[in-house]
Amino acid sequence: MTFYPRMKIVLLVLLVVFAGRLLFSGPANAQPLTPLQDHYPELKIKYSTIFSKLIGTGLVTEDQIYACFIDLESELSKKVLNQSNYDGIFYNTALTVIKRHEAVYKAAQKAFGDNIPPEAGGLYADLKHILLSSIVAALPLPGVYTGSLEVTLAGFTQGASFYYTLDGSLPSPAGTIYTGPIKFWPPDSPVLLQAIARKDGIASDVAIFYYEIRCVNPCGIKGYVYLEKTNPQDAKPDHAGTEITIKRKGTVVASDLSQEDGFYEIIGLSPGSYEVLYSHPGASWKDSILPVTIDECKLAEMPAFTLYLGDMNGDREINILDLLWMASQMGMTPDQPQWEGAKKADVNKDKKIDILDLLRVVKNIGL
Ligand SMILES: [Ca+2]
Ligand SMILES: [Ca+2]
Repeated sequence: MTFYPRMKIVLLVLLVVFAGRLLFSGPANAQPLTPLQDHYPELKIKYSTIFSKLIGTGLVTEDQIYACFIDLESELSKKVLNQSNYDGIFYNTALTVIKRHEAVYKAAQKAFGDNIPPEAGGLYADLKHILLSSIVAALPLPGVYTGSLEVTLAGFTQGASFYYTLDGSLPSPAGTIYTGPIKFWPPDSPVLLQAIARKDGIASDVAIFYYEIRCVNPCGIKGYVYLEKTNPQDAKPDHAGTEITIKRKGTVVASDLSQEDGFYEIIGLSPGSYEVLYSHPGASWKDSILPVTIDECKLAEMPAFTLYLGDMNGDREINILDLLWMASQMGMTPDQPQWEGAKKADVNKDKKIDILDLLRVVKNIGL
């Protein structure tokens, strides 16, 4: 193993943190122990010499040292590691954390200077073992992939077991145990992989890995959505501006606006089931929702359809309630201050709200 002089100082400081905590405060909290807290008593005894010297400088308080220690553990628990970068990440993280805790760093320098005691090597190794044994690494790193994906879980310690979930629930030893690479393809996307490592009864924090797997070919939906004419004599109706919003499990994943001829095309989706919402906010065309399932990486053609006029209250129904509201706006014209809020009742766009608008909507009742 390669040792780094600065790393040794860092480790010394960390040891002091542990020991200080035990000597002066005792392991007071009854909450579940983190791996580092769990091994605290044994480290304190094993490296008591180093610990005593650090505390003896008078440059750090026990609380400062403890904070530094916890910081390192927390910092490392957020890292995504793989088999080839454990040493580098551990070293760099420790260095960053120790520098953040200046009092601790100075105490280590005062206590030891360049005379690193021989026990430091053992402390370095022990700490790294304890901290990294609890961390789950996933390869390849989380991100966006194309085609398919095979995820391998790994940890620092030989013999640790991994448990994982893909449904958003928290992994536990009662759940799925990892036995080999997990395969995904676009219909599985997005993948929310949560995993813990466990060895000798010590479980790690939950590590979360998020992947998106995109299709090689364009994948999505296309189609036409029309707007019912506001005026039947309109020779060239404008079908632009309908918002097409695509949701997957309640979450918006894509959206676009229809063109003048009603056409829309949304790509960049994965195969899977979606809800497609067609809406025209601020206008009285009735919103519509169509489900769609894209079976493979391709552009699914949606049925062409028309949004009808008359849903004044946005409840996706055209009924007597809409008519009653329109009736309450009767006689309104653009020179009145309330026009802005009332104008969607002017469905034939002749700048007044009258019986013609009502009749226009009556024929759409129940659509
Ligand atoms: Ca309505
Ligand atoms: Ca009108």
